[in-house]
Amino acid sequence: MKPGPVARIARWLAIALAAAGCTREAGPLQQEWRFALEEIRGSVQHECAERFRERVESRSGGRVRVSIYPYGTLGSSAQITEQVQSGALQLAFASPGHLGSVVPEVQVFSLHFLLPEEEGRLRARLRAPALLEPLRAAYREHRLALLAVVSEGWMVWSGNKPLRSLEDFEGFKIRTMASPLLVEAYRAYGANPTPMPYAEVYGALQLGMVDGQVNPLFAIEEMGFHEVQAVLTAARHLPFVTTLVASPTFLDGLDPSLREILERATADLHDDAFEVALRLNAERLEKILAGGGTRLERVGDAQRARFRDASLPVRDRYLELAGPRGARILQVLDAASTGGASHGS
Ligand code: 6CS
Repeated sequence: MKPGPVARIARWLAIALAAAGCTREAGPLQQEWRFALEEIRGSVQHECAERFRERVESRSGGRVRVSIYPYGTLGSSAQITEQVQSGALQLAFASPGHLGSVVPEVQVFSLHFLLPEEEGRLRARLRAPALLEPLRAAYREHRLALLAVVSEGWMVWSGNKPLRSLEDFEGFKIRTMASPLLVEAYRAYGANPTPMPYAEVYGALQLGMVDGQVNPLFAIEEMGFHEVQAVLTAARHLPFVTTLVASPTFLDGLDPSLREILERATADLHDDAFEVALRLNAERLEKILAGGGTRLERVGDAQRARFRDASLPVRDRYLELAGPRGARILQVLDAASTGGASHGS
């Protein structure tokens, strides 16, 4: 028997809603926001995403359901980014360390000794409209909508020896994320940088395919890298910056009340990330040291100045790759513009 006009309309509506990421269930209209992470359960991204989910679901009164996909459920960082670009995912974290291969301007977050060390200044710098406006334009050109830029804490180097000087890096095979300027940063130290996906790092360290890697403490602990690395070296050379992105079709199609809920939850996530990262990094360091198999070393001021000097030519390379918009972004972030150490000083 052929369906009547009401049934036909209901069927058509169900197909249209499914295509838009919505499903009609018992009760209010449910809209699903699929949110992919580049980190596993228990990570900074996971805790921030859970808080985001609770806020969005309660503030929307059940109109939105947020589904979180931790790292390992959907694919590599590059594949997650492609899924946001195509609209299959509504939200994701996209770290500049990977995204730099797609959006050259975001490689500013791969430049060493650029961002302020003081927490309050770093937070303010990463939410400055003068930074977000040109970055948003760059993301849009690559079918991504930038929502927030946050830090997950300072990265440390790991290896089976201390990395306290440029000489220690000579020929050292270090795993990096894919961004070309991360590779150049370590070449500038005389190292042998080897990009590879996050999921392959543990095995590569264990088998000696690489000598070391670089990540914040919480990530080193939860990925088990300390189990196969004897020494962590802290130089406060670069915080791990990540960005929250949305699919532009999803964002542009949101009704104003849901858009406001998304914006508020994004602002909350910006604060959460710093707070969660501070706590997790401190707790995980204690855990690593308590294990007894790994120690922490710090780079002294004199050697730090040498690392910084060696890193400065990479900024010129950034300007070549990122053009005039990159120059504006670099200017906003440069510590020199608000009283910190400057390029070439
Ligand atoms: O090293 C990486 O590839 C990863 N590190 C962290 C802390 N987050 C995501 C990223 O893919």
